[in-house]
Amino acid sequence: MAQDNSLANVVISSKRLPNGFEYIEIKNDSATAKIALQGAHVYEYKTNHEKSILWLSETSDFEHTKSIRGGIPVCWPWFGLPKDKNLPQHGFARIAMWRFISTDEVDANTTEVIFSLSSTPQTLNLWPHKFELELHVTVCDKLIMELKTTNVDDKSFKITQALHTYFDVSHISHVNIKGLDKKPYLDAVSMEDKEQSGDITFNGEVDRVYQEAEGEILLEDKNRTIHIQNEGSFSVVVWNPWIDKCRRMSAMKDDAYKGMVCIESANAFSDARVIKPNESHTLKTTIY
Ligand code: TA6
Repeated sequence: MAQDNSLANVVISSKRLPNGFEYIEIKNDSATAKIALQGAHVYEYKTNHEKSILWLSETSDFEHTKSIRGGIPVCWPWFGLPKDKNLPQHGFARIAMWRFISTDEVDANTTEVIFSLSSTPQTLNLWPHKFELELHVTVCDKLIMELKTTNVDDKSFKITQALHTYFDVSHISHVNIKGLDKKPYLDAVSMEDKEQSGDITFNGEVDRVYQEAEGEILLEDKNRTIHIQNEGSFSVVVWNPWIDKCRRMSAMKDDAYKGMVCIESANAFSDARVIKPNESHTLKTTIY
């Protein structure tokens, strides 16, 4: 597919990297985005007037079966490490091949694309539930992601999940995160339950799962503020690996921790969701 439109500056094209890795490129009057079919992974999003909102590792893999380091990995149907160590961290959706379903050129500034993933014999081996998953991505002066899980099985199932957004920042020491004051969180570094006091700043490894999160989160950087609005979610993960963990991370340069922070729109830990047969749950985030 290479589809030019009646809307003069709107382009939606299907492309491949030299190794065959497929992605969809979107350009409209407001923004540009690139979305890999593997993982329905938005790995670039940029409005036409400012630098990229999303961080992408310079050394990221664009290879089948490896998650892209950066952008917005879709962690589903579980967040984190499952008890069975043979199963992949953060679920299989981020490394599965999704189907590109449709596009809607809403107007010259707004393009919506839809991807889907359904259960197969392979997914049933990893997770014994029949599901349909849809990701709606709206590219405009905001980036809107809606991840809809539908239970097409005959018994209920439980999911945890996250839109594991990597934000590009000028320097991690300039970052101030607002909106989680007084919220309880699991500190996954010390494995202690704690409560947030004031804004979140960084001077060491941070890996926290906040609960009872409601309302807008602001990522304040030196010269810009990014707004994050979540729906269908009461948990938010905040992560920066800092020096030592960054050295151990795959597909990250040793000093990459300085230029990124993850603020993840989640249903994690006590915010896990049970979905009954024929019912759906949608996790939505709007970023601008
Ligand atoms: O969301 C935070 C986290 O779970 C960290 O503990 C961290 O290791 C990270 O995600 C990245 O995980 P990945 O599987 O992509 O290497």
